[in-house]
Amino acid sequence: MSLVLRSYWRSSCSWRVRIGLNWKQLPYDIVPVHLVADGGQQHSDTHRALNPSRELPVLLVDGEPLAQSVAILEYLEETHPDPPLLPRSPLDRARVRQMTEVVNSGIQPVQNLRVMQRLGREYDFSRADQVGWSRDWIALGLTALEQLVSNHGGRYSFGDSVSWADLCLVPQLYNARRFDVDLTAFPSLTAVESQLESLPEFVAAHPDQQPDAA
Ligand SMILES: N[C@@H](CCC(=O)N[C@@H](CS)C(=O)NCC(=O)O)C(=O)O
Repeated sequence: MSLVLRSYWRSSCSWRVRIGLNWKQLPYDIVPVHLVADGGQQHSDTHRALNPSRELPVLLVDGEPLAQSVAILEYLEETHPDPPLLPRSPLDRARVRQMTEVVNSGIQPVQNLRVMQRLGREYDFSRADQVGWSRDWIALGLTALEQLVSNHGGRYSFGDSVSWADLCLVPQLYNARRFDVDLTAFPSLTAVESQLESLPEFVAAHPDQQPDAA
């Protein structure tokens, strides 16, 4: 099976998938797509043909394009269940999905690049306004996640096994720092992050390790 990931070094959604692929020990090639250069290469005809949503990541599986990071993780879980990134029982799996969606559908969409660009272009948001916007939405979502991880976490976000919740957490905390979120309010999240950040699958997926890192 050939796997090619269209990725941007600082894209949090691409980062989730990089960790997932590493966790499953699946070799893949990276094709960098620059989200800012040339007006954003995600808007190019080539990329739009692969993902009409004009977003990253896109995983090409034997040439077949798949987008939406959680759909990709679901595909990887179904095709390569070991080592797992979801717990076994339905309730536990739903809990991990709940944590995943706090980031995936609660936080990331409102601080996405296109939202920032539109706030600047059409609503006169200064850079400081944009940072404030992102900071507040990220903090709101992390407040919910902190409670969930404090209730259900262990070594990692959910118990003592790495799960999708961790794949979403680490990139989101990196973004939180970029937007000056005060992370002292989230001790459970930063404690889990400190367990995760030295795992080789996470190290290799870090933005600084990517071929397009600036
Ligand atoms: N729900 C999608 C979100 C994808 C997404 O928003 N990706 C960002 C990078 S993390 C992107 O490509 N943004 C481009 C833009 O806003 O123009 C996923 O999880 O894959």
